[in-house]
Amino acid sequence: MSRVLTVGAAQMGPIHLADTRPEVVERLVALLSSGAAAGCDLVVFPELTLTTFFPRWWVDDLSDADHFYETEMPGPDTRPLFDEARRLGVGFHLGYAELTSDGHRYNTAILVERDGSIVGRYRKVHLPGHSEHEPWRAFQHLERYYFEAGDGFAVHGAFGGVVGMAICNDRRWPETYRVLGLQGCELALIGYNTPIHYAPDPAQDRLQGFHNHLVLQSGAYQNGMWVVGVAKAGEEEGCALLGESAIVAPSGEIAALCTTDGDELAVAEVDLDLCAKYTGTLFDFDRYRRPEIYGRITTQRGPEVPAEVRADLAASLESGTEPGEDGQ
Ligand code: CDT
Repeated sequence: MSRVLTVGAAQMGPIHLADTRPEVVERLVALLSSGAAAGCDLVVFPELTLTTFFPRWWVDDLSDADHFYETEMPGPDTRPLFDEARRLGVGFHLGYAELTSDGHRYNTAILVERDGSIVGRYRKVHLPGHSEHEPWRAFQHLERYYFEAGDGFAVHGAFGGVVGMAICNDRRWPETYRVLGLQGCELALIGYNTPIHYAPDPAQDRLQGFHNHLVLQSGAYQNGMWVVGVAKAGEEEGCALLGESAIVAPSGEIAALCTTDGDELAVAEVDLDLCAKYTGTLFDFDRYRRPEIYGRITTQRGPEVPAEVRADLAASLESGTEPGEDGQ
C-alpha cells in the first residue's frame, strides 16, 4: 500500500450565529469535493467546525447553549458529509462540540476513513481561557466553562499510517506532540480557532501568526511527524480569527499554506515514510531520549524553583551581589 497520501487542509472562513448546520455542511461538502478533485485521501477540517466559536459568549445556564453541541455523530445534519465522503472515497477529520447522552460536554474531533466509518475520536486535553464570566474582555474565551477536559492522546492505524489528533491550544504544548510521537504518530491533525486578540496580553496579538507556525513546525520537526494545522479564520461575529492553515513536513518545513481568511483548501503530498528520516536518525527516541531525567514533566504541573536557588537569590538581591558570588 502506498504510504504517500494526498492531504487537504480545509480551512473554513467564519461561521456566524445565523448560519444553519445544513448551510455549514454544504460548505464542508464543497471543500470535500474540491479535495476529491485534487486527489485527496484525507481532508482536515478545523476545531468546532459546525458552529461559530460560541465560547466567546457567556450564558447563565449551560443548557441555553445546547444547540451548539452535537448529540450524535453522524446526526441528521452531518450525515450528508459522511455519505459524500464514502461516495468520493475521501476521508476527513472534523472538530465539533459534543454533548454525550449522560450530559458531558467536550471539544471533540473525529477521524473518518474513506468508507465513511469513524476510526477515532479525540477530546481536547488542554482547555484554554477561563471558566467565569469576565466582562472586562472584549470577548470571552470560556472553554473551561463549556467543556470538560479529555483524558489522553491516542493514535489510530488509518490511511496507511499512524494518525493522531489534537485540538487548537494543544498545539502550543510540546507534550502533545511528544506523547503522540511516543506512540509512533506519523500524522497529527490539529484544528484551531485562534482569536488574533489575546486579552491578558495584547502585545502578543501581532505575534499570533508567528506563534502558530512556530509551534506547528517545531512539533513536527522535534517528533519527526507530519502536522496539519487547520483554522477557522476571518471576521466571525466581530472577532478576528487567525488563518494561515499549514501542512508541515517532518523536516519542519511548510509544505502547503492557506493564503486567505476564507474557505480554502491547501493540498500537499504527504509521504509518511519521510518520518523515519527523522525518527530513525537525529530523533531516534529509543536511542537518544533520557526519560529517567525527565521526571518533572509528569510529576509537576507548574515551575518550582528549588529552595536553595530561591534562598541564594533572596540573599543576593539583599546584598546587591550576583547569585553565586561570594560577596567580596
Ligand atoms: N480554541 C483555542 O484553543 N484557542 C486558543 C486561544 C488561546 S487564548 C485564550 C489557542 O491556543 O489558539
